[in-house]
Amino acid sequence: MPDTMLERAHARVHISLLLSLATGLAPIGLTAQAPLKDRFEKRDVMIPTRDGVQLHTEIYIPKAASGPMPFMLTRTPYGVENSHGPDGYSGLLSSEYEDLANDGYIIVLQDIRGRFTSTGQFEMLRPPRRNKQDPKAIDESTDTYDTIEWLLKNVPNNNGRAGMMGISYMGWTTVMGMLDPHPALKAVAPQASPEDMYIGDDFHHNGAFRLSYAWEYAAAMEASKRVTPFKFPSRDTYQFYLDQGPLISFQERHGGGRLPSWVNFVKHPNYDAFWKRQAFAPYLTRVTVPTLNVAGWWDQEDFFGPIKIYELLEQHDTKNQNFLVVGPWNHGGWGHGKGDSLGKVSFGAPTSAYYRKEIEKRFFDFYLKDKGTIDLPEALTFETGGNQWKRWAKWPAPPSTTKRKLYFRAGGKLSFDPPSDAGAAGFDQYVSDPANPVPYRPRPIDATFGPNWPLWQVQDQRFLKDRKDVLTFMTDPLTEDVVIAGSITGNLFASTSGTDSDWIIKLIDAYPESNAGDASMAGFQLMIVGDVLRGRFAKSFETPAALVPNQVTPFTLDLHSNNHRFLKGHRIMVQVQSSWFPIIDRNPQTFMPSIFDAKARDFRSATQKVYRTSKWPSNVAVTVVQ
Ligand code: PG9
Repeated sequence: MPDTMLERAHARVHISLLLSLATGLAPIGLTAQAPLKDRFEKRDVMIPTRDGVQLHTEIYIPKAASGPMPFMLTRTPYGVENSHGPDGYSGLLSSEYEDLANDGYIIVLQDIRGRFTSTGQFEMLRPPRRNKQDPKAIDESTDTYDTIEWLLKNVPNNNGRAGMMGISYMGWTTVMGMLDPHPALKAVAPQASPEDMYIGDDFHHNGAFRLSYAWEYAAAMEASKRVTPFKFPSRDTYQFYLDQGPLISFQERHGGGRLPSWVNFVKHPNYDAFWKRQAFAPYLTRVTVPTLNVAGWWDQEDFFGPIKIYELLEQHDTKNQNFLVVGPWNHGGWGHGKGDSLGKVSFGAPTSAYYRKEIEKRFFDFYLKDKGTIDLPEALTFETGGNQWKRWAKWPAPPSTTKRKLYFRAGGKLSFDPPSDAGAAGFDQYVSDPANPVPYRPRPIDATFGPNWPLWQVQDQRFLKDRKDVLTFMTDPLTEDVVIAGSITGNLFASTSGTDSDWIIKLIDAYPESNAGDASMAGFQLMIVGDVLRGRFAKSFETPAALVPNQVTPFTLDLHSNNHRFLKGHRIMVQVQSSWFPIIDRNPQTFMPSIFDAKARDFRSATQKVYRTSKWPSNVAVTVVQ
């Protein structure tokens, strides 16, 4: 890839569109193909919407196509121009869209309203319009409709059908496009789309604020119409965030008050109407078009969203047109490159290239060109560890599986056998100190949109081995493989000496110290799933409540779903901790109505106790394949 483009990609926010260029262009794009200019006619147009806004759009028409072609539309807030190579053509034609572009799809890339050279006002994840009778009311769904209408009328040699796809924000615009779809929209593939920014996607997880992501994203997106990364004074952002102290600093010192999203974070600390109106749950009440939902097991941004969207649609999928694919990918990892490994973890096959060619392309060919067949089960998942694709008739509770609990036991043991002792002394404890929070990845922690962010979830968890504020429970080496496929739940019985507390649970595959298969993975600790619950929301996300100091309380954590084979000789490991900084802001551990109002003096150390008795049997419940 040319240096200038690489520089531009890194100078901008890390999002899948740019990342796909940064990593995907060389291996799969620049093969023996003729230059893009020779193969595609490019049109640069402004498409009018019903309220008079002009949407900047690039249309790439294959020159060699023999018959009428379908459109493939992607709508982005990140700047179509950011995907340009030195020839002014989108590099996506050589990466994410290569298979489609090479086989007679008209690729359409559009800047959404208010972004880059599109006119109008941008609103972060603008909720669907309230009044559908008002012909002038707009949202991203109407903008999609108006765009498709214009394309059908103005681009010759189209076959009257359109598809949509996109990753993350572009996955979200894809879902918006399918809410009240244009009749010509015949198939969509929303990929890593957020669904609910309070419960599980980019900005919060279970009410815990994703500080570094939320701050850096809002700053990058809302300081101007373009993407302008926040400038840190030094490399280790862990130190930067710690030095800011209470969250109010971002408001005052760093101009948070001028960023609409930041203002909303501060104004809406609980799960209120603002977040609920933005989430997709109220709107996904029918499958309007065939839908291929795509997610990655190690998606550092939006794993919750695509699974939830699949589940919401599935309740209405009477015609079997709603499918789920989950692979061994990070955020958007299926869209570029081969996908035969992630960080140090190998998958033994080019999973991303397979996805694009054999799953996505076939799906669209079938619905947009009446070509071929689709051979998709309800859910197709990649079983990591075993490194094979698995077909399921149902997800996340597939047939032939059982729920089993991995119990925390004395001496740092983890076992499928429950503890039998009722003794009140059956607990492990640690001190959680907000002045010294547990880093979520090894320091120095680069800016979120830097090169290490996409891999943090597959980094070796041994970097935490000396922390006294991380509890570890491990099985003996497994005598046979244990395969999990389906939902996972953390069930903690725990107390804090404070009045609020975060609980983080991680499920980890601990490789043997001598790993015969791959010596470089000896002793590696690979996180399979991990998430956080903010204690104040244990009973309700709408109404936070103080915890009673030192009272044992049940905390239930949705750890989502997974498909992993813990191989014979490996150990299953669980870790519990009370901070994950700075991806999650520090809990003061002193209850107050909003953590955004906390003062420095409110941040206090707390003694945390995690119980493992027959009365309070903390555990992680996994779905095991029989
Ligand atoms: N995860 C990003 C995002 C999507 C929607 C809203 C906010 C952030 C993205 O990569 O697009």
